[in-house]
Amino acid sequence: MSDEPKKAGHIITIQEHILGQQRNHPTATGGFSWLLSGITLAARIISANVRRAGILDILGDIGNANVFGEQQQKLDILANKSIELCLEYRGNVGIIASEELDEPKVITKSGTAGRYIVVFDPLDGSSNIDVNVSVGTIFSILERDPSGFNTSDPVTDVLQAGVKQLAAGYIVYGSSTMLVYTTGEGVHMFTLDPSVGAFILASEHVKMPEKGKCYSVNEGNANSFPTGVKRYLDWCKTEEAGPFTSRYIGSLVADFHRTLLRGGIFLYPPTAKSPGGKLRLLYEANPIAFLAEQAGGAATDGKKRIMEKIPTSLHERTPLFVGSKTEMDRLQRFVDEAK
Ligand code: AHM
Ligand code: MG
Repeated sequence: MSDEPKKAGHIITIQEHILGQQRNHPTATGGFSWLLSGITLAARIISANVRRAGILDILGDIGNANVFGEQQQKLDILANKSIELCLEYRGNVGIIASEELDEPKVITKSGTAGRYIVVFDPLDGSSNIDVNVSVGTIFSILERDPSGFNTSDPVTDVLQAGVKQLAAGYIVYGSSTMLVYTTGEGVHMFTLDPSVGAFILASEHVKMPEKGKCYSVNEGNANSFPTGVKRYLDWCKTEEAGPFTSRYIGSLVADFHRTLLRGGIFLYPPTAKSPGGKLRLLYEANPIAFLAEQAGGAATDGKKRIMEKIPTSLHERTPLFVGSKTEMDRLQRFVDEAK
């Protein structure tokens, strides 16, 4: 499938695409495709609810704080539950870990210990829901260590470096709903046709432009950014840089989606409020880094490659810099010179 160019009139659904990828691996059992189809089902359920957010009176917080002390939105809970329900009965999902759950959940519904771990941020950028700005779902799939199958400590199974990811992706609930995924063989993009409920292939083997003229950062925090980052952002405004544009939505999925398609750079540096960075390594940074690298871009924490970081706790945060190769190299030069 992936070798065949998309022809006019040739409609490819995500299910066909995943099965096509599976054919490239003759030993594959189909279990992984079955798992991914659980995620696409959850994506359609969440999309339908996000689209009707105002109508269904499901906006607003529910008065509960999550593990980070942040107010959980009703849609956060709904999105989390949808993914849980769509994965729990697949039979091969052993553990799920979510930004909205304090602890990983060991799945026992199927009776056997499933080999896959699904890590996700069910509704990223959810503080934007009430103002009708794009939100998203981010997921990452890992494999359980066979020797850890019966462990009573699922956290150990989940704490794997990003390089171990088998697949990652996101769904952006924007002007249209798009699903973007990688299994390590390029980045592929699908648009949800709500009238038939199917994700239809939009582009295969998406490449991030090597250069881009857009930087994306919450500059309200600039006073507390590290010196190298401040100097890079100053450079972005010089004549030498040419016309650089600033764009910041405040939803990682939406900001990254633009960066993937248009090139440029997204930065969430350490700040006074979040000295270790704000974004979560497992739920946000790793899957985004996997997609960025597969598309020809790069992702670091300012010191090292995101995907090589060994997580030490479930909800660990990290600074995140991700984008086109040229801008990432330039940023690194500013960071290194400031040392
Ligand atoms: P969330 O997972 O609680 O929604 O928070 C993550 C969001 C990202 O989507 C976004 O990049 C970032 O927080 C924006 O943070 P800020 O408002 O500090 O700029
Ligand atoms: Mg998030």
